[in-house]
This record gives sequence, C-alpha cells and structure tokens, in this order.
Amino acid sequence: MARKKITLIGGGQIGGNLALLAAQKELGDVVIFDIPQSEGMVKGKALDLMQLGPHEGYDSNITGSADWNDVKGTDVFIITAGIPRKPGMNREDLLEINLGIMKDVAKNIKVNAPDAFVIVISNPLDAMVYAFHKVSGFKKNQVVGMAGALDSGRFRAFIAMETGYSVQDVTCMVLGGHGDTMVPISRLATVGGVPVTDLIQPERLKEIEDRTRVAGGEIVKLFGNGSAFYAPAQSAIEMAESFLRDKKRVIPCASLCEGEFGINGYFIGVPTVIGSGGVEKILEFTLDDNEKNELKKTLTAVKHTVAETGL
Ligand code: A3D
Repeated sequence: MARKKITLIGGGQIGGNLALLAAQKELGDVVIFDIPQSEGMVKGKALDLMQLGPHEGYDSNITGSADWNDVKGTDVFIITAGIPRKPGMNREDLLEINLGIMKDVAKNIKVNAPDAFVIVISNPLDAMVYAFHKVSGFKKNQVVGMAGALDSGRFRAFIAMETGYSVQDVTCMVLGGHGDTMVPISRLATVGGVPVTDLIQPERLKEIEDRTRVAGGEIVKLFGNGSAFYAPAQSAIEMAESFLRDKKRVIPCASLCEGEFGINGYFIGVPTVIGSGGVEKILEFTLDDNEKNELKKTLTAVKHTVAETGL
C-alpha cells in the first residue's frame, strides 16, 4: 500500500513537532510547507528529521517546501499557518492577520488537493476553521478544528496532578469554543470510571476548570514570545491518526454543527467521531441546565468572532 501523505501548512513551532510526531508514528510521508521566506527553515527541519530516522527507525520521507505543487496528493493537511499570541494578547487579536493567511491557504488547498481531510489549528480557532470551510467550499466532513482535544488533555493533566492518579485513567471532555468561555464537563469526568466529583471537592474542581480555561494563556505568559506547541501538536496528530487508520476515535473537535446541541451553522467543540470518512459523526448527549447555559455563552462568543471575519 502506498504511503499516506501528510502536509503541514506552517512549519513553525507546532509544525516542526507535528512532523516529528507524524514520522515517529509512521503515519506516512510528510511535507512541511511554509512561505518562501521560511523555505530554508522548513527544508532544514526536514533534513534534520530525515537524519533522526536512523536513530528512531522510521522510513517516512520528510521534505520542506514553499511550492504549492508539492502538496498535490495530500491525504491530510494540518494548518498552523499564521502568528501565535504574545503576552497580553487574546486569540481574537490574531484574527486580521491569520484570516488573510487562512483565505490564501484555503484557495491553494482547494486547487491542489480538493479531496483531502483538513485539520485547522491556527487561532482564533473557531473562526479560522469556519473561514477555511467557507473559502474552500469543502464538504463539512472534510474540515475540522483542533482545540477540544488539547483543552480536554489539559483538563486531564490538571485532574491527574490534583489526585496523583495516572493521567492514563482520567477521561473528560471540554466542549465549546477555544477561548475563556470553553465548557469543561466535570459532571462526566472520571478517574478509572470513578466520578471526579466524588474525588475532588466542588470548590477545588471549580479552580481546576478555571485553570483549564486559561491554560493556553498561562503558557503564553511564561514563554513571553509565542504559545504552546508540544501538546497542541500531539492533539492534532491523534486526530490525523484516527482519520488515516480509520480508528473512529471520539474526540472533542470543532466540527460544523447543523442542529446538534441546538447549534446551527457554526464550528464549535463537540464530541466528534473521526474515521476514514473524516468527521463521521457528532455524538449528541443530554446536557444539564447549567451546561446548556454555558454552551449558550460560548456559542455567543464564537458567533462574535466569526462575525468579525465578515464571511
Ligand atoms: P509559529 O511558530 O509562528 O509558526 C507559524 C508558521 O506559519 C511560521 O513558520 C510562518 O512562517 C508560517 N506561515 C505564515 N503564513 C503562512 C502561509 N501563508 N503559508 C504557510 N505558512 C505560513 O506559530 P506556532 O506554530 O506556535 O502556532 C501556529 C498557530 O497555532 C498560531 O495561530 C497559534 O495561535 C495557534 N495555536 C492554536 C492552538 C489551538 O489549540 C487551537 C494551540 C496552540 C497554538
């Protein structure tokens, strides 16, 4: 069977880690694509990763490029093109610059790989994935945003840090927009099947939820120059792997809702089945009144950012 082709649009902090993880998991051959001014940087990263192959034992072919012709035949794109946050910025502050970039990327992907599956990471995420979908005209199952996977992972990490139990046994989901209004569903979080609400006092759990909501900003502040990249890269790779290997994993992703959870016409974080058909299904479940209210609030925030795209 021919190898799959994974193209990373943007070869910066997240892009470089995506390439490493894709190769380590032998998901396929990897193209790291960036603007002409960064062509040397992505070609260098690609060569460096080829030279890691003998140590790690992968046979993935990794190349760097600034030529859209090289993305032809791509099975899955992961888009990080754009600029990241600096301290004091919220994700919405990136909108103007990243929207222009996303429009250009969407047009070029549409021309060169119209059947590919596309995972968007660039911020502000909910608006960027919306913009990609609008400009490309791709089917809704072909386009998804990575945010809930990361936000849920952060919530899991904090619960493991609090309880001292293995993070492997912590399950939970964070729904809604990728911003301070995101909705950690603590009611359904468990450690090895034991409800987290029986393990952590309500006030402390509330603090952990609050930390989860601003976890990206906590790292931005520490870095002073850029945003998180290790966990975001791994989160997107899990989504790409589920698509390429038809795993049908259920991951909170920014998917286009058409009536699910009472939401219509917006990409927002909901439990999503990812398989060879791309976004195969959104799993709806009954929310309690508080969760419904929180979801309404986060939808309002997402609508506001999407409106600013003018699309
Ligand atoms: P960075 O290291 O700056 O990499 C971005 C790369 O995009 C740079 O190499 C740019 O040269 C490149 N680029 C710019 N314009 C284009 C273009 N038109 N075509 C191709 N490449 C281009 O940033 P990063 O990797 O740290 O972050 C990338 C994006 O992900 C930012 O917008 C972050 O805010 C976002 N991000 C999202 C999450 C989510 O959970 C959604 C988490 C972390 C970061």
